[in-house]
Amino acid sequence: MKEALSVLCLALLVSVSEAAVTKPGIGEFLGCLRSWPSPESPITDDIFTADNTTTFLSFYLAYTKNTRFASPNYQTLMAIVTAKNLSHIQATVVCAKSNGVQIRIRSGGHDYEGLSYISSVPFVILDLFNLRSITVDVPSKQAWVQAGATLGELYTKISEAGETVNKTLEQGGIDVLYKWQLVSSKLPESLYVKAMSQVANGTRSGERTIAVLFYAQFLGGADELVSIMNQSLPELGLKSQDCLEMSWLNSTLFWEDLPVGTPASILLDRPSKPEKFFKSKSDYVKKPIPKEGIEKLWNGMLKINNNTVYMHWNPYGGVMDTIPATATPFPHREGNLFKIQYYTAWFDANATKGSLDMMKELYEVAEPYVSSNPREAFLNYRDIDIGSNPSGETTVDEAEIYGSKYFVGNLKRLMEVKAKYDPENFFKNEQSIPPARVKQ
Ligand SMILES: Cc1cc2nc3c(=O)[nH]c(=O)nc-3n(C[C@H](O)[C@H](O)[C@H](O)COP(=O)(O)OP(=O)(O)OC[C@H]3O[C@@H](n4cnc5c(N)ncnc54)[C@H](O)[C@@H]3O)c2cc1C
Ligand SMILES: *[C@@H]1O[C@H](CO)[C@@H](O)[C@H](O)[C@H]1NC(C)=O
Ligand SMILES: *[C@@H]1O[C@H](CO)[C@@H](O)[C@H](O)[C@H]1NC(C)=O
Ligand SMILES: *[C@@H]1O[C@H](CO)[C@@H](O)[C@H](O)[C@H]1NC(C)=O
Ligand SMILES: *[C@@H]1O[C@H](CO)[C@@H](O)[C@H](O)[C@H]1NC(C)=O
Ligand SMILES: *[C@@H]1O[C@H](CO)[C@@H](O)[C@H](O)[C@H]1NC(C)=O
Ligand SMILES: *[C@@H]1O[C@H](CO)[C@@H](O)[C@H](O)[C@H]1NC(C)=O
Ligand SMILES: *[C@@H]1O[C@H](CO)[C@@H](O)[C@H](O)[C@H]1NC(C)=O
Ligand SMILES: CC(=O)N[C@H]1CO[C@H](CO)[C@@H](O)[C@@H]1O
Repeated sequence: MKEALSVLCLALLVSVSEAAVTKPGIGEFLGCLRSWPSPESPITDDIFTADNTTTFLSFYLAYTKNTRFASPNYQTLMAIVTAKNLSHIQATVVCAKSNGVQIRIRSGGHDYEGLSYISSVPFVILDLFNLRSITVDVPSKQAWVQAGATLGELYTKISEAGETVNKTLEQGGIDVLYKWQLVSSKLPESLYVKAMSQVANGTRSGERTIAVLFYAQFLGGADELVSIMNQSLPELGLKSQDCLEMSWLNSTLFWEDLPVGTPASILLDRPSKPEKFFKSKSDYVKKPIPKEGIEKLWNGMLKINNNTVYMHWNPYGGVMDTIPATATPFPHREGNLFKIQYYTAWFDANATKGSLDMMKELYEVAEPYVSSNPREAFLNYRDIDIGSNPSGETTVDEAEIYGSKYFVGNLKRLMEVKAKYDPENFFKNEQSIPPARVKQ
């Protein structure tokens, strides 16, 4: 499955890997692949060797979401296999393993740091975009979704759902944002109110300021929403004229910032190339950030010159509080008020280093106000800065640094599962989970 964003550091990877790496066994690897029995459809139609042709590049870029990683590393990338059948996957795994080739699996390619299509050791991309069936079983409330399906395709399939309201409101006020922290995780489960601080143009030319937008999605009618908000966050002054009632499917277009009236069939479009350079980081907040902290964060955002910059605050609480932290690998449950996503995007490759550095500064500004020991992070907003291994190896010590941030107390069990099913650590990336038995 995938959504809409992703990321990594191209210049760095190229310079590190250029001299040392040669592609071992490419002939053997391709030979092994081509001779693999694939009765349903020929695997040869799925193999695109990394030859810098227009055809190859279009496949590479189709599921590359971040312009930071838009140039393939021809020193290490051998091929893309666009599997159409399970036998193609088996062939790619077996032939890669037997020829010492690393594998990177790409489903949507939204990985923020590009780990599904980048490596500094010889590798092949196993691309799953052709495997995209979706089966929805409404009575059992279950859906089976193949990895190559897009969220838009999934939303379209499950669109038999209720009415929705959306609300956007610009407010300058720090007071409203402060108050939001106290109430947003305690609203009814049918209501989600997200706060977004964004760098915006001021009233005078060249002036930059922070605007706070509140987005709400409510499973119910506008009048009921207005009454709930009037009780919980009257500072917003929400009126029913601010709200739009629409189907749940149409509300997914709203979250993509598409104008009202955009036909929902756009959800079935597939991507073709990356659109911008971007970088994200995340934090979890367990006690309200004081007003002076909010001001420091805003000033940190204003320092990121000339970029799109925003900070999303996603409320927790609700059903998140009712699932035990140990029930699934995802550990961030009860006790979190909200999750922060810091985001910046730019269009000029020359701005990459400066933008990455400024994001690190902003992250330092936030440190006193967010979770600590570990400073928790959201895996989906993958951030290579919080700890990483080289492409070709996974050490337990390093993995415990990033792993404890992403998985908190569940890391140890995940390492045991990894040891059981991939004891040789064949499937790896810079932030993968090591097999527990690697521990010395
Ligand atoms: C524009 C945009 C918007 C986003 N919005 C949100 C959001 O609203 N909420 C949110 O939570 N996240 C969001 N994300 C983050 C997104 O959820 C994660 O990046 C997620 O990992 C994307 O899945 P993917 O299949 O596209 O990623 P990929 O890049 O294909 O894969 C991610 C990782 O999983 C591995 N992998 C992929 N497929 C398989 C497989 N079949 N088997 C084993 N390993 C596999 C890859 O090798 C890689 O390490 C957004 C990302 C983007 C780019
Ligand atoms: C790929 O092809 C382009 C255009 O033909 C060329 O400019 C570029 O140098 C090539 N890159 C590599 C790594 O060979
Ligand atoms: C194999 O792939 C082809 C082409 O996508 C598809 O028509 C067929 O159903 C697939 N078979 C299996 C068993 O998945
Ligand atoms: C802000 O102003 C700059 C010029 O100073 C302009 O290029 C940009 O489009 C403006 N942004 C918005 C969101 O209006
Ligand atoms: C909000 O509540 C107050 C008092 O509880 C009431 O006077 C006011 O009319 C309400 N406003 C809306 C928009 O419902
Ligand atoms: C959904 O959006 C389409 C396109 O704007 C519109 O025609 C339709 O009436 C909307 N449906 C609902 C229930 O909001
Ligand atoms: C800001 O970004 C735009 C678009 O990338 C670029 O054209 C412009 O030169 C940049 N300005 C500065 C001051 O960096
Ligand atoms: C980026 O920097 C290079 C080298 O300094 C320069 O040649 C190029 O014009 C710059 N690009 C932009 C868009 O500013
Ligand atoms: C997608 C959509 O319907 N967005 C609307 C949400 O509500 C605001 C304010 O009422 C509208 O301006 C948006 O167009």
